[in-house]
Amino acid sequence: MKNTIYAKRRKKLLSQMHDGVALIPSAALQMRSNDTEFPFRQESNFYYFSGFNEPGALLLLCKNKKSNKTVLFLRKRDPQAEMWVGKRLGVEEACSVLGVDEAYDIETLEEKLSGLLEGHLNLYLDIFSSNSYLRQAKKTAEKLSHTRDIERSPHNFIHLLPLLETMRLHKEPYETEQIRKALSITKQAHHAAMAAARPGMKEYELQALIEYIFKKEGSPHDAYGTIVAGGNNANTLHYIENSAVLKSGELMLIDAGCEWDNYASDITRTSPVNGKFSAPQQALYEGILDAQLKIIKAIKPGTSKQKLQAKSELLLTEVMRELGILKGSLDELIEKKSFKKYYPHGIGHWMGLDVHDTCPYKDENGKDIVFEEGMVLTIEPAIYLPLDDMEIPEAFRGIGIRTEDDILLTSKGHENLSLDIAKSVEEIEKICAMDYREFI
Ligand SMILES: [Mn+2]
Repeated sequence: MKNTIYAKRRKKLLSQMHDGVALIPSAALQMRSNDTEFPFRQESNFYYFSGFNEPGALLLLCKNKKSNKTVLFLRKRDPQAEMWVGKRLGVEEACSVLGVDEAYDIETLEEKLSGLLEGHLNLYLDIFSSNSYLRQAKKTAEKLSHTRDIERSPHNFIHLLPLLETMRLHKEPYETEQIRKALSITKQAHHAAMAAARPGMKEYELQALIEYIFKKEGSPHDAYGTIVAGGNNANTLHYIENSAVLKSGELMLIDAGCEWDNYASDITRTSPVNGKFSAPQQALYEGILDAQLKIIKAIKPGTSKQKLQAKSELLLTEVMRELGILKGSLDELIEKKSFKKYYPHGIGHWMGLDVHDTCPYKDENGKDIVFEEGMVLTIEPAIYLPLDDMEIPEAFRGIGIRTEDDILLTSKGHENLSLDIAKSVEEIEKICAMDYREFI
């Protein structure tokens, strides 16, 4: 049962706590414009421990010498509100559906909190958060500290995020299954966009097609804002306007991924608008692809993101030297970090419930996190060559290429979870020549 997944995680977190109470709030609805809200997205840590997708909730994990318990505050059923904005789980169902020990109406939080916090020294929470429920908890702790006749009042505030984020670093099989599902939809969308692209189309037409496929296949959200960047727009790293005309002879960079059960996918492909790479485009594309394949090949337990970063800088510098984009000796170019001008970002990032998963890259001693089985990260080497940079050989100006896959660490090495999304020049040109309706 899905419930047991969250119960196990709560148990694991409790086992790492001293006596005390951990508080994890849900996301709140965000107003977009008068009377309308942004689509709701649950807070990842809250979802990780509850599997509950409503706003207006607070999860408490309480531990004392005798026993542990999980308490959930949530919105009560309200036929009037539900008629307007949809069904709520409600307090009565919460224990059986979510497997928590106790459930209460969130409106009773203020009156119930002192009873729950009294007797505990330690409060585990995001100490930097301005969340209103956490503020309420701190206020309650303060009130308790002035109460003379109680045994112990909470006054040790322990930052909870490092504990949670370290747990989220290793994905359970259930989690990688959700990522695989997201990727299977994302693959369809990328292939459809490659096939549908025609000179004269607007970038947003492809964005609409991609997001149509996400929705049609049952994914409620994109994992991040879709990027469709034709030609020189690819050199704007987080280009989200998606409003330009796609031109024949240009490449288009598409960075898009859907969510499944709140788990992300994150894929970038760069393909020719008219279906055929030109010679300089192909030379640069294959240089970056070759570098990406070498970097992915090096992924195994024992290595680290920092080592892959250094490898990517070396490999991409070599590519740029060979094509006359950077001039000078390899050592000198690395020493001066000359690659930064055209490859300014990291080789990848953790991915999970957040597309940029908030897991640490360094451990508490400041040492690089060493790869272990179950970790998931993206690998996204890129070279961006702006149109107006006269130091770049003319044939390459206005080309931006990024190739990004999602990689799972396995016991012996790695698995490329997005291996079947077209990537070689041959595969991409083949998809480009197809009818996009085959992918819908
Ligand atoms: Mn990425």
